[in-house]
Amino acid sequence: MPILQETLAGIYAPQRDEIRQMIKEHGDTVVSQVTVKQVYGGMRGVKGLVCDTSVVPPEKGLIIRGIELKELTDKLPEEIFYLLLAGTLPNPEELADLQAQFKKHMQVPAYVWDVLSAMPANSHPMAMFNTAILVMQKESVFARRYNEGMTKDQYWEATLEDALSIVAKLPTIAAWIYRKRFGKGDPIAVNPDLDWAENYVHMLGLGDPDGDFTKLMRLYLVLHSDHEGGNVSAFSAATVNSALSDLYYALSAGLNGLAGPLHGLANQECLKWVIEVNKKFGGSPSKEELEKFSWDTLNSGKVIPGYGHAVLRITDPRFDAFLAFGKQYCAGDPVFDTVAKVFDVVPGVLRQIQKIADPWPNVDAGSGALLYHYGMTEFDYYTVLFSVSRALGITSQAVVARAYGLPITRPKSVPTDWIKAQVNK
Ligand code: CMX
Repeated sequence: MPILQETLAGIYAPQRDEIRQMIKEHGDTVVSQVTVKQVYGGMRGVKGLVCDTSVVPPEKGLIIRGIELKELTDKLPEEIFYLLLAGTLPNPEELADLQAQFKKHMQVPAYVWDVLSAMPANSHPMAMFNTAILVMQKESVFARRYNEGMTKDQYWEATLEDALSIVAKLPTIAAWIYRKRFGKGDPIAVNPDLDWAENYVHMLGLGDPDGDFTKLMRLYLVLHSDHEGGNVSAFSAATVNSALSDLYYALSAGLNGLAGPLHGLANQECLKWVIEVNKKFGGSPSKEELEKFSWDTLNSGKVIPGYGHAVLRITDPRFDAFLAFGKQYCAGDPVFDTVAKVFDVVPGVLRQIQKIADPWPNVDAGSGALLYHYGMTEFDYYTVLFSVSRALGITSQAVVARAYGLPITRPKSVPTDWIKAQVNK
């Protein structure tokens, strides 16, 4: 048995037993209450889900398996995937084992290219990416073994097989979409000697003479990997997976949510906004000009993309990491300079609007400018990159959920008349 599978078998069984025992002994302990505002407010703050891969304390930001993000920015995405699944960073042998498993699964079935080629030329890259994942559903080990009657305690192993197979292929699919959708030329074949992120850069074909773009991509793929369980993509994927729909169904469902402008699509919206600013002012604007432009955006009823968060109440540490990268590698780039200026100005503007809970930048505020700097100027593509990374978290969460034996998700909905009756009691 490969090291990863053997390690996880040793970890998950006692965790599952401990959870079962806790439910038996403390199943009726109250951990959260729900107000009318929360019922109508997207369940904000309701503690009704479990996610052990990561937590997002409002005043700290992302912590993966107990390790703060700032301690993880020099890691490979594969190391983060191992961390998400196993709870510890891999040693060199464990990392090599995981990378070898990825290599085994890298080849994408040819029918995927046929399906993508048949899509309209102006399809959104996210629709192409999610179609590619869904069309591979027939490869699912989980679905096959479920039909063969595998036992419940084997669900996580089959889900892990699907996770490895899907994640290994995502850079190849994503790079193919980039080249074909944006007329960049023929797809570039995978190079089995490169790591996951390096390979992605290689297949994008943008060139990387000094290796800095690869550094950015490794960072990007680490920073977006997971953000606990209640965000739209993670929650949607987990709900679909809880019906024992396999990961091909569940991941594409979750990533369809990531394609929304209030979620992952905000990164393309954000760069669009920054470019618009630079166009209007013929380069990086003054602080006064930027302040006025921000108010104009808000007064026209639009959000300032890349700012605000449903959970965070500080500058997103993922933004901090991108800003630090930009200062080191992209200083003087007018687009990056504007991103840095926006950070100086926009929180002060948003703080003046009482209803906005978080005036600080989120992950999407800076990432696009860095990609733009390295020649990836097609905004529509950015959420695909986000998806390649977020698949690490979504698939890990699914493996853990199956290991814990979590049941089908089924919260109770109530009609407004029922709420009115409670209010009038
Ligand atoms: N610009 C303008 N208005 C904003 C705002 C922003 N950046 N952030 C929040 N608001 C508004 C909300 O639209 C809401 O207005 P209404 O009550 O009129 O609907 C009000 O302030 C209260 O919102 P909130 O409680 O502060 O934030 P929510 O939890 O409802 O929403 C989020 C969070 C991210 C959707 C919101 O801040 C937003 O739309 N930001 C811009 C888009 C963005 O950057 N999304 C990416 C988030 C990260 C990710 O998931 O990828």
